[in-house]
Amino acid sequence: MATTAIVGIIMGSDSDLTVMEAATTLLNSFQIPYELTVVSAHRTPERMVEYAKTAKQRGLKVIIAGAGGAAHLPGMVAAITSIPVIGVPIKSSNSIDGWDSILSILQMPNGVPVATVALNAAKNAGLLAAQIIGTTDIPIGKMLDAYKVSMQEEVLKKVENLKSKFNNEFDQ
Ligand code: RP5
Repeated sequence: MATTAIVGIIMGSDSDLTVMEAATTLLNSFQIPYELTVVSAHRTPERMVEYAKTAKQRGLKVIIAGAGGAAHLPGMVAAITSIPVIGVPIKSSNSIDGWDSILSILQMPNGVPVATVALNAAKNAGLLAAQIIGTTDIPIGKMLDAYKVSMQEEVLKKVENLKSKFNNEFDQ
């Protein structure tokens, strides 16, 4: 297993951490090494450029970038680096209703994609990063296959629970 970070998790402010922590939990569960820091597109633009410019040579394979409000961080990082960027729109103190963050991250121009997850969906961002890593890392790919099976088993357990309480012809 790699010990140096292969996923970079960045966010516009430490106030985003409560949301972004879900990505760290997910990556920990797949034993994927990551680094985490605050990089603000608006408040530390030079740090953002430096981070994005050096990401590939430092060994990162994917960047997860979370931001709220006028959420330019994921798109600007994607403008600089050629490694995949996953954007997490955050409903933050300066968001109107979250749509501002979603659209700022989602509506990228041709040539500069950001894989945008749902509002506050840092867990899915972590999972998507793991899936990107899992395309070439066989053990992680296998763990992801097992994860899918366990999700299915959990739902089927719920089906059984409901079957004992309600009649459903589909499950006879
Ligand atoms: C954005 O502004 C950050 O990503 C954060 O979601 C939001 C609020 O930042 P703070 O004022 O809490 O530092 O750039």
